[in-house]
Amino acid sequence: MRVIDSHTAGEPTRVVLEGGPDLGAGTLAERAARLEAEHLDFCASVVLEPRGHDAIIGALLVPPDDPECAAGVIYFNNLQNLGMCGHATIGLGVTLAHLGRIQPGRHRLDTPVGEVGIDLLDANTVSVVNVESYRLAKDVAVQVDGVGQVTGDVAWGGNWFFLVKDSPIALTGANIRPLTDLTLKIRNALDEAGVTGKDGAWIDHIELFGPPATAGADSRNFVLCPGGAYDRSPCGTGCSAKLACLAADGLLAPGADYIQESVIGSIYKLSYQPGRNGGVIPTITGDAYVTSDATLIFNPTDPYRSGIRL
Ligand code: PYC
Repeated sequence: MRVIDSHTAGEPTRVVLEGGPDLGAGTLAERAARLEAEHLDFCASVVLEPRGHDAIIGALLVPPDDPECAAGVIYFNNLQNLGMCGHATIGLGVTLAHLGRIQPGRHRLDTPVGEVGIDLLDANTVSVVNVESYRLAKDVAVQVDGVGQVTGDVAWGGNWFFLVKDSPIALTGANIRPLTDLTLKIRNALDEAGVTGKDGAWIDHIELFGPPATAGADSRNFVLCPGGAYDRSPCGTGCSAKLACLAADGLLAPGADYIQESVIGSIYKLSYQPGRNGGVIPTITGDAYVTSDATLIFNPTDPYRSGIRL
């Protein structure tokens, strides 16, 4: 199986170019549902140890629904599919450019949650124009075990997020373990309180905000991903959810820039335009770098060929 690895603002992506499972016919959303229901072994074998680690997001290239799109893509982690993934879309854009499959300019990609745009600005810089993002609920309070009441907003940015404005723990690299523990507890509290996204969807990403460390940045964040890893980048879909909240609160005008810093200090430049359904159409600009072009080998006698899952 041929894969190309990259990182976007520190967060890794593994693009599967060939050798993925046969997902049959149907829309991209139907094929993505089939990947999750029938091929989790494949997903785990690509992203988990011993070939990877739990922070890697896989990106399976598939035929798009709309043949005019540059590619169709299904994102997955160590647990499930992701509707969209901002950092992996930036990584995919840079990977397609590395392969000579796209040139600088605007391209379209099909994802299970809708079409997204990518502007390849140079060999390493991509702007993603995401799906319409919106806030579902403001100031939702939950009781968090050992912490007390935590209040946040529920918003969609291609995945579901719970966004907490003022992190009770400083957003530093030294605090990754306590930040992970806190966000896991917040996610459990949401589950226990029955707080969900639209139509009962699981809120699988938790996002904490605090003051930036980099001059010129507007905010710093820490993002817990569904499989329990933290996002090294500022999280493209999390930034989209944040833009939806800023717009809903009247704190950021359409077209104005917002600089979001991650917990490791990497940066995305953000802005939005009003969406058709009351939300926002986010633009997320970041840099990615290809780190390897590899063949994954699956030896049938290897007891861990499908990944280590504890
Ligand atoms: O960039 O949207 C993102 C993302 C989601 C999970 C990890 N990265």
